[in-house]
Amino acid sequence: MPPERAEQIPALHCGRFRLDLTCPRVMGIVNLTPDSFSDGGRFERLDLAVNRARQMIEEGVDLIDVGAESTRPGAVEVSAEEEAARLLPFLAVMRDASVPISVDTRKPTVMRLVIDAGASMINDVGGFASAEARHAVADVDCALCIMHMRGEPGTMQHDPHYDDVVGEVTIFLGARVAALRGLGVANDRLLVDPGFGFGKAFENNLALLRDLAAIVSIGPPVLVGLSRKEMIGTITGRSIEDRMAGSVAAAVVAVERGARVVRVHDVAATVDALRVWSATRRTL
Ligand code: HH2
Repeated sequence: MPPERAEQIPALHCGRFRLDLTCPRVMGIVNLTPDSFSDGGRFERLDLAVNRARQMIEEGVDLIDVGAESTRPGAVEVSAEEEAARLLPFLAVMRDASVPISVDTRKPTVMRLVIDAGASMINDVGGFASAEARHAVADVDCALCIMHMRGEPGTMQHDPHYDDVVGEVTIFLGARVAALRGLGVANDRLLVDPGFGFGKAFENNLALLRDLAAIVSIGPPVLVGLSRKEMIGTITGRSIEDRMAGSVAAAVVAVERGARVVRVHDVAATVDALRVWSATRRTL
């Protein structure tokens, strides 16, 4: 393939992996938050999480995102110690997995610990807000997902307001990309995410999905997380456990509008849907 063509093909540098993004990729969600599973001790939670991750790999997932602090609207923060104590045993088991493991965290201390423990991506819903977070990830080789959030999980859905949500989110993400690039982070380590549901009213979320091209125009590949979110519930009138069809449809819409990675709970269904989408496309 001629070199200029090779350069146009997006690929993500993800620790020991290089993720080809010519096809849309599915990121499976694994939660290590106590409220995500019915009661039980830490070992039981670890077992469930590892089993879920292995099942997702069988279902064709491309990368796994593990989180130990819920960022749902109204969620309570956990300490760095507690977060690390939940994440490190999972990474000890999964660090040699056949797919990259991403860690969903906002804390620089946790970022450093999980990178040392084999994480291939840091997914920061705070968008690497602090200089400490940016420095924690600058000189390593893992991928970085920069997400937009307005406010804090505890209060972010209390009447969010934007004059121009698409413009404001685009400027925010562009500035964070520039800040990380300024620290020497290579382009092929970066992803951007408009942060559906993070300090956004229903109309804000819809505007961002309709106009995803603006987020794509920032440059780095776009990751979106719409799976089972309130927005899907508002559109379909379904409760969380019945939002799979709506979530799969939203993933396909996002990919059609340029998203390269979709963060989902329902891996098998999303993989099938995106295979159908990909089969009907000409290659890049
Ligand atoms: N959404 C959640 C958590 N992390 N990361 C990215 N990059 N994009 C997202 O949209 C995103 C994210 C939502 O988290 P939570 O509500 O805690 O639940 P779950 O992890 O089950 O989705």
